[in-house]
Amino acid sequence: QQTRAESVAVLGAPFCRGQKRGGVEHGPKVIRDAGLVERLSSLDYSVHDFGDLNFPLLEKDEPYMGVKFPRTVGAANKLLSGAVSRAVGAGHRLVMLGGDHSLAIGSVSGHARQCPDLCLIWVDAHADVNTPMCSPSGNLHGQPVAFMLKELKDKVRRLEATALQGFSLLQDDVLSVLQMPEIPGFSWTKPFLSSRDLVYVGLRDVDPGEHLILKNLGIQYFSMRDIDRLGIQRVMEVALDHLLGRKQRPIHLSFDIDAFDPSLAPATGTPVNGGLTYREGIYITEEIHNTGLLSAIDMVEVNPTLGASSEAVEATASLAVDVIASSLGQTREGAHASISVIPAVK
Ligand code: 6HN
Ligand code: MN
Ligand code: MN
Ligand code: MN
Repeated sequence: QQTRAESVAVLGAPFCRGQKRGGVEHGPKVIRDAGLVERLSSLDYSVHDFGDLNFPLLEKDEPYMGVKFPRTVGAANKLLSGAVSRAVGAGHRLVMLGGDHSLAIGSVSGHARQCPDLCLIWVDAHADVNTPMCSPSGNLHGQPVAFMLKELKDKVRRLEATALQGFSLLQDDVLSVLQMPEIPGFSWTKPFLSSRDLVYVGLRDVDPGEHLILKNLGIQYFSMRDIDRLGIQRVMEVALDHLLGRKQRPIHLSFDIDAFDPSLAPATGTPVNGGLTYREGIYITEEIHNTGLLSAIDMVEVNPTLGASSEAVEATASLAVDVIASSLGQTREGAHASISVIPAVK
């Protein structure tokens, strides 16, 4: 039997402190129960399930600048970052199962330690790029990208911000939104990503401060409206050309299950109507697989306690497995690499 001779590391991150709804820490269990390891094995990967990380519990963790559980989220991400870095360094493709989306800070930074030239594809209803100054909730799952972007630390941006027009914010307020402060719990990480190395797909709930950041930094994004206008085929063509046109480099896919329409992925904490269809979601991941450059995946925000029924939870978890499998080479047209699975004539 032919094998890909490639290995996938599965890493569970049962963590929920980046937002206020309990239950998302059970994401790794329901995604595994939906058959993740079996599906990846059937794609001829050698699958190494490293189990779930054990995150430290911090007794006292007061909000800072409105940011909730900063030290708890910082410590969890520090641990995750090390684990991801080791798995990628050992030569595995990495699948991180969340947990809430604040975990991307650890996952992407750990990946970047091994692959400093990586690019990031963020599939989500939300942009998750609030800074503490503009976050409407104080929840860190709405802020992970702000911890990654170098431009939000550069004082240089302050000059360009003065050229902003049409914003009703006072100049100083605009500048403070574009500036990432030091947050307790995060001294272990420094911004490592340029705004041109990031593309969003699926946006439809973007906060005002986030919109200011997207526009001011010139970040490439495709909202649901863009998908309506261009079609998902064109969107992926432009997105991948934007990231890979100049040079080929490793891809990190951070996939928030709420990118899908809530009718397909009901068991999640911040559902927004008008999301991706099943076929759009699978097309996105097929195209990413076809680059041959996918190096790590986050699958986050599956919350089994929020489904209205066990069927709703199972549908959401099974969708998460489909997305991961498709990202790693499962095709809709079929394949015949592992020809030995053809049943013997009886
Ligand atoms: N997610 N933009 C909102 C906030 O609170 O900052 C929602 C964030 C949702 C985050 O779904 O990963
Ligand atoms: Mn989201
Ligand atoms: Mn909102
Ligand atoms: Mn998200």
